[in-house]
Amino acid sequence: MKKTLLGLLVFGFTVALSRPSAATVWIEIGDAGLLPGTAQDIDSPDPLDSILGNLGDGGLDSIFDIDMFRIHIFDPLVFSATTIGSPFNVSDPQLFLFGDDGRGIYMNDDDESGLNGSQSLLPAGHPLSPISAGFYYLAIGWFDNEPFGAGGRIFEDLIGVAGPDFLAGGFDPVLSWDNNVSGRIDLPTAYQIDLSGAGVAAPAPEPGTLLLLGVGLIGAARAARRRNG
Ligand SMILES: [Ca+2]
Ligand SMILES: [Ca+2]
Ligand SMILES: [Ca+2]
Repeated sequence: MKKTLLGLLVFGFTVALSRPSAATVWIEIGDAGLLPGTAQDIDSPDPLDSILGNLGDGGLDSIFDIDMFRIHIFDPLVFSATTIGSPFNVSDPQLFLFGDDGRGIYMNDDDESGLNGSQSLLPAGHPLSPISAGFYYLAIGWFDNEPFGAGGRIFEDLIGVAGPDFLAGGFDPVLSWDNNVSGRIDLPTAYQIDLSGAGVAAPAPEPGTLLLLGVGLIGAARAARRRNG
C-alpha cells in the first residue's frame, strides 16, 4: 500500500510539474476576416500547434478569401508558421505575418528550399523573423493575392521569404488586398497551418496547488486503504 501511495504521489507531482501540453488546435469559427478589424482572435491557453480553416467559405467573392488570425507569439526566437506537411492543403497558399499595428513583418509564397512545392513557410530564426513577444496577425490566402497599404504594396515582390517594401507600402498598416488570384481552381479548400512559438504559455502551477494535490492524493490513498480493509 505504501508503494501505491508513493506511486500516486510521484504520478501526481510529475503531472503537475511537467504540464504535458496536449496538442492545441484552433479551428476557424465561421470565416475569419481579411483585415485586422475582422481578424479572428485566437486566445489559446497553451502553445498553439495548428490552425485549421477553410479558404473560399466567404460567399460570392470567396475566390478572394483571406483568413487573418490574431495570434500571440510568446517565443519569437522559435516562431514559425507553415502549411508544409499537413494533411489538408490549399494548392498554392501564401502566408503573411503582420505586427499588432497591421504593418508587414514577413511573408512567403513558396518555401525556398524547393522541396515543398507551392507550400509556404514563415521560418524561425530568419533575419526577418519577429523580434519581440506580443500579438501579431497571421494571414493565409491564395497566390497571388497581396496586401496593400496606403503607399502601395506592403511586401517586396521576391521569390522566397519577403519583407516589407519600404519604397511602397512597407510602412503602412494593411488596408486591402489586390485580389489577383487568376487561375485558382481549388475552391473551397481546407488548410492547416502548423505553428511554433505561438499561443499563450501556460503558467507554472502555484506551490499551493501542488500541496493541495498532494493532500488530496494522500486522502484518496487512505480512503482506498480503508475500503480495501
Ligand atoms: Ca475562411
Ligand atoms: Ca476569410
Ligand atoms: Ca505558394
